[in-house]
Amino acid sequence: MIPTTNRIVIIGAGAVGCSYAYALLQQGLTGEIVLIDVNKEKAEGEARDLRDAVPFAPSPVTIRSGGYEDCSEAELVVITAGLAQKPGEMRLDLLTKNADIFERIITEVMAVGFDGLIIVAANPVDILTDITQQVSGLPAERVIGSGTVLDSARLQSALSEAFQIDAQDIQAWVIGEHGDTSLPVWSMASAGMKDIRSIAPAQELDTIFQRVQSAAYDIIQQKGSTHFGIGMSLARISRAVVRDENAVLPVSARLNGEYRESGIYIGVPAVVGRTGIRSVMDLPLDETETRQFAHSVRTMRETKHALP
Ligand code: 6V0
Repeated sequence: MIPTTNRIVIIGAGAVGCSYAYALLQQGLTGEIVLIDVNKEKAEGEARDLRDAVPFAPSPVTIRSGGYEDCSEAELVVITAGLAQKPGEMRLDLLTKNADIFERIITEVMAVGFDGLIIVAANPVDILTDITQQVSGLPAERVIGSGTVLDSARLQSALSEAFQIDAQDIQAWVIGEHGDTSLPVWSMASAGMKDIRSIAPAQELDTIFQRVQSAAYDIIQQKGSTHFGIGMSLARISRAVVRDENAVLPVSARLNGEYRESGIYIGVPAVVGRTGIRSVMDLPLDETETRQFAHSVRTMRETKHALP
């Protein structure tokens, strides 16, 4: 039974974990936030700093540092722990290092009887979500990766800027790996219901997407890490869960026959609610998108098989 304790445990009190906690408290999404980090001092310091913001929050929230025992009653455990991408480093290079860290973390989470939902944000997120599901033994619908939620937000922002249309009125999603093989679904993208391809020529759209795809590398080069966008993305997924919204979000979900693929976690539109991923949307991709998506899945499978 998924607990309804209103407690969210964040494992990894780094830049991403804390940006997420800050978004959670500003949006009044939960009554209790617990921060866990190998660096206990940092987790405690971050919790104290965040507590100073509580009087300005829309609803009361308890924020503290804690340990794995706090996961036993948690509704949601969100994993943002691990090493971050260094300038010039590809997300997949992080894999072996973060896979080890993850196995240890998940074992600790499950050892205390956790029976809620897990959201994974650390990179490479699709593979780490897969590892999380395998090691935890939780049903696949209860293990969700942040997938291409951030990439899609970046695309919406870029299109909004280019066309001077509110990002919320732009429906344009990135799917596939959260990484170098992701793809925009132009065939179903629109701005205020108008087909995006009738607003700008293919070449302009491609240039916009290239900028979106290199955004993480560019920002890391400039400031060392990216954390605000993913913090809000994680809050958006969490909102879908805690408010049981059945929101459609491009999260990393395990395919089970959709897109003629099975047994692999990858970014696809999925219906997300209190019980996790309720269903995966099998979009009728066009020929190019079908080919690009298959390539992305293949890359994920190869990476997964390369793991020791
Ligand atoms: P950071 O600021 O270095 O924070 C990581 C935190 O994890 C640190 O406080 C560490 O002490 C802690 N940590 C390390 N090992 C453990 C462990 N075994 N148990 C508990 N805590 C541990 O990194 P940052 O917050 O910037 O990034 C975290 C992860 O998010 C990285 O893997 C990034 O690549 C990833 N991102 C994912 C994004 C997405 O869209 N999915 C976007 C941006 C970053």
